[in-house]
Amino acid sequence: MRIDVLTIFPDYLAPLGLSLAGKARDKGLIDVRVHDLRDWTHDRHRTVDDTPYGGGAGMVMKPEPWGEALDAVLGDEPRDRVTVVVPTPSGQPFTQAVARELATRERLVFACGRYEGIDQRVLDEVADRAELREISLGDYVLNGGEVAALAVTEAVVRLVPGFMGNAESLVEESHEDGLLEYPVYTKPPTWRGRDVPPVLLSGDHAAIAAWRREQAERRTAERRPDLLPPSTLLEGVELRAAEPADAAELYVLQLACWVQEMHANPGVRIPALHESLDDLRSWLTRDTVVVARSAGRLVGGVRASLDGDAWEVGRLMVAPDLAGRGLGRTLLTRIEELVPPEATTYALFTGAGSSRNQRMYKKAGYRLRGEVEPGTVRMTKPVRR
Ligand code: 6GU
Repeated sequence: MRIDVLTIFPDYLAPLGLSLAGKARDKGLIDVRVHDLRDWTHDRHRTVDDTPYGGGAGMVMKPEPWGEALDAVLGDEPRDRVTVVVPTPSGQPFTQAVARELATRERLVFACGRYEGIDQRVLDEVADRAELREISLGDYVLNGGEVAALAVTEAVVRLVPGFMGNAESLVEESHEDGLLEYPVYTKPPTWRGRDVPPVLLSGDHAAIAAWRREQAERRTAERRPDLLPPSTLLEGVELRAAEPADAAELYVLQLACWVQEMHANPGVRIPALHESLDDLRSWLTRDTVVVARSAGRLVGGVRASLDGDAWEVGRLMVAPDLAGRGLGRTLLTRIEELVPPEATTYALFTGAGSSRNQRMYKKAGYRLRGEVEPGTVRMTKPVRR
């Protein structure tokens, strides 16, 4: 891979000769060339910037030196053999996935801007002559692209085949599996009164793998919840006791949910689809009812009432667009917590054809008690105190 860096501070790129990138250079895997943009100026002051058209603060990098520099560096290289990386805080976020893509390219050219940026026409011309990637390191502002060129180079070069001695450490590390890395330990087993977690000394490889996975997930949830799949996120959903004012919204949600049930259980008469708003108002005031709201919107609900020694759970509903994120399970747990002392079992009915619901109830500890009327099954679970 050949890497060219265009900059007005070539000395800033000296670290490329060291450590990782330096080793890759010695192995002949990469060929790095750093160029001083001012070599393509023609005035006495070697000027690379000028005031912005339209006014405003700061200076803009002039197109002429960039044009000549790119002519020299790109030559007549075919468009599909070279990627020009322009570091800028307004670029796409640099991620491990972008690093993997760049690692497949034959040539990378870093165009490091300073000041307020490079004249847009330079970027437009680059896009005609090469693949253009405007890349940002993150949401903060640096004085120029040189640090980004170093960071991107280091992330890319270690992915070039043949560079890393140990390919496994590439697979195991942070971000390759979408999670942050688990904590690591080495000898001694006790240091200043702090022990290494015993599982790591157990020799039980399955237990170690499970512990590491759990630690990685916990860290990711704490530090980078944005990296977790949405199925494990229930951010911003509030559960509380229903109020009379919830009736109309609950009615609409109930219809939306049980129309789905109707399709899963053809021919079965579904009470929830045959009641009026007034019917709903009357059980809303009589039963124990919990509703879930997200950003003010009613997205779930469940009710329960005592019948003999059974806490009869019903009308567990989740807005169809939020299904599969554990909200139904959360509502079920909450209504179970509200069980009165007299009850000895939780009980509910669901559609014989509603396999998804039944799976969730089974996971929550409910057992099938058989078909009560055609198309409807009863499930129960003992109350444990
Ligand atoms: Cl790539 N360049 C500059 N100048 N500032 C940045 C950046 C890049 N990424 C984050 N901030």
